Amino acid sequence: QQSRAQSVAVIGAPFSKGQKRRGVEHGPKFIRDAGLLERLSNLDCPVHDLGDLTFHHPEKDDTCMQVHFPRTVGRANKLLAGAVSSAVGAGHTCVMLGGDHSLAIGSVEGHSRQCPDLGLIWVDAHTDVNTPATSPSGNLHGQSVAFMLKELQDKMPDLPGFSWMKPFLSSRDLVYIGLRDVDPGEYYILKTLGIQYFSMRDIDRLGIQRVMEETLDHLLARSQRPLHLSFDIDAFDPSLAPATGTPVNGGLTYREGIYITEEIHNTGLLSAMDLVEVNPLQGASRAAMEATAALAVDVIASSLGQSRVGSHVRVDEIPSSK
Ligand code: 5AB
Ligand code: MN
Ligand code: MN
Ligand code: MN
Repeated sequence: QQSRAQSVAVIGAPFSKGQKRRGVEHGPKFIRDAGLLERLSNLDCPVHDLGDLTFHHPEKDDTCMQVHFPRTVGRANKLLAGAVSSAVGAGHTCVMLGGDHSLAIGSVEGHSRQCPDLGLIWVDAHTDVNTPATSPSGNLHGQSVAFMLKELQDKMPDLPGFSWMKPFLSSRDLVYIGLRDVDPGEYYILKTLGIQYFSMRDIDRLGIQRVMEETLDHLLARSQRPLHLSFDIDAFDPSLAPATGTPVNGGLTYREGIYITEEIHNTGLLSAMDLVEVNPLQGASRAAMEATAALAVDVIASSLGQSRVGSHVRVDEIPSSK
């Protein structure tokens, strides 16, 4: 097991215009307040908190081709892409705290500037691969992957706010885990592009161990390459992650979610990750909200090497009783 980067950089992205519910912009604060930095300081690598990005929202941002806030989302992602690219370029494993999942556009794009051969693991109840024309909601957090895929290039309109980027990912470089709410147009895209995916039903059938074996085999069998993990907290069952905007029953157990991240860590290839869609205002209670943020911290710590049998960096021997 090799270590790709010796250090971790944390970037907060308090942004919510990829969807319509209030509150997801508070995700970075709540994940930090749940003790993220303290937890990461227990791992044997330096952690740099780069703070939160400041997003400037244009005054007027009319819906365009049924897409809401295209300029706001496009501009925010341009800023985020630059920040992620710099962090990865400086040798850090980059952790992006959302914010809604439209931020993956900038996070993965920025990562791919440094690592054009990256593989993407998308852990989510949803595929987020609607094009503006297939989207039932017009929300960009349900369209992020469509902006990335080269195979969808001619299905994507030129939206204001997005002229800074072009598609950079092939459909064979992507694996989904945790799916259970896929729109008709998205299912068609999944099937026609032959994208590798593991739905909750597949996890029930195969077990999470086999799912991770096949996921990593799909992405790494031909060659070792940097990995990007985009983790939507709604992949978990709503009983574990209630404070999120689009919960769907029948999600990942705690142990399945942590196993996914342990296996990704164990490749030694994780180069950047997103933790998105924690929305403290969607929790029914303070406890619900804190449980969701604590879960997000566990997912990040485990992705970066926190192990269920403890970290073994500090103890060299059993102290003698004499
Ligand atoms: B999330 C839906 N497919 O496109 C759409 O939380 C939901 O980032 C998208 O996965 C959910 O609006 C976006 C109905
Ligand atoms: Mn998502
Ligand atoms: Mn989702
Ligand atoms: Mn390690």
